[in-house]
Amino acid sequence: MTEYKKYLDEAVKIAKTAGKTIKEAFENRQFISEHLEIKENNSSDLVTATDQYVEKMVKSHLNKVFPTHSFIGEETTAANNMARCELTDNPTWCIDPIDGTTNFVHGLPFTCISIGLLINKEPVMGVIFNPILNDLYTATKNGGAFLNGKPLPLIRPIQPLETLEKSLIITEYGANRNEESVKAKLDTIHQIIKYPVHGIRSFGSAAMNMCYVARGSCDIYYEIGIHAWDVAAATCILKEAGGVVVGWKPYKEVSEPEKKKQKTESSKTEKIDIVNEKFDVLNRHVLCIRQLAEGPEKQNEILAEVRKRLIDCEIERD
Ligand code: LIP
Repeated sequence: MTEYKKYLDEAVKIAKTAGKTIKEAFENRQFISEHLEIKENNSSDLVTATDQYVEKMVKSHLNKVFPTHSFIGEETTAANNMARCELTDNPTWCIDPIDGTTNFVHGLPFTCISIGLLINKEPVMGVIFNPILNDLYTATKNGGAFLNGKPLPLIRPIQPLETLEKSLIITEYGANRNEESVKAKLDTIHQIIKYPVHGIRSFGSAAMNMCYVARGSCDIYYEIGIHAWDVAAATCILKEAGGVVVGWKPYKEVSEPEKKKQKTESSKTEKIDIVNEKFDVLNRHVLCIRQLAEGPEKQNEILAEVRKRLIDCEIERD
């Protein structure tokens, strides 16, 4: 039993309670349509009364049980006009009450609640519950990852991935529809699909996407525009399932521009070591790969191949 089990038990309890509310609302189409809003005048970025109600319920429960902990939530942040998130070393709960809100609104069952806990800015516990499909993903740091109690990856023996060409990749178009962002995403998809890879999928939920990589059903997921609450829980789950979660570029402390210049010179000769890079949940981009039979060296090789094809666009940190 890991030191994080008390957090996991509370997160599972409140996720299941929230799941009942989400499932009831999911089946009540009229309620959803009557309580649907859009965010920041962007008709692609949706929020429902259920998102807001569930986040309030989860936050109130966690505050009662862990009063000294901090909290980052999608709807709380949205209500503060997307104010910058403050992530300290203090235990911080990072909540997406309904990840895959557009799917939820349209009655597509790829939607979940995501509850992550970060300590010293690192995801140490993750619970992702899809109450429509009744899939409960859980993980604690050094405690392994599970789907409904079955160890992840589900697909055993661990499968190899000889080249990027043989991969099934997940990405998303996201809610940002400005010209630069749309062009960068479509150009990236063009670079990757013509590689050619086996296929590209979009399920509409970052948290579910990372769970499909953790279970071994998909090989790679990348996206730019995600938020900390989309990926906090799933990062713990995927890493505990032997996967790798990194940014689109090598991690650097935000206040280290100078050191980067010196490193650029030396990095030309340095060995690729993507798998051991830190992941910054506030950085708005994610690139991940499942556990591979060939081990970390192959993960490094494939991630480096994908990074060559990712076309960046300007985006503010959370
Ligand atoms: C969603 C993310 C997804 C992204 C969507 C949306 P939400 O989160 O999980 O990766 O492409 O635009 O942001 O808004 O459904 O919680």
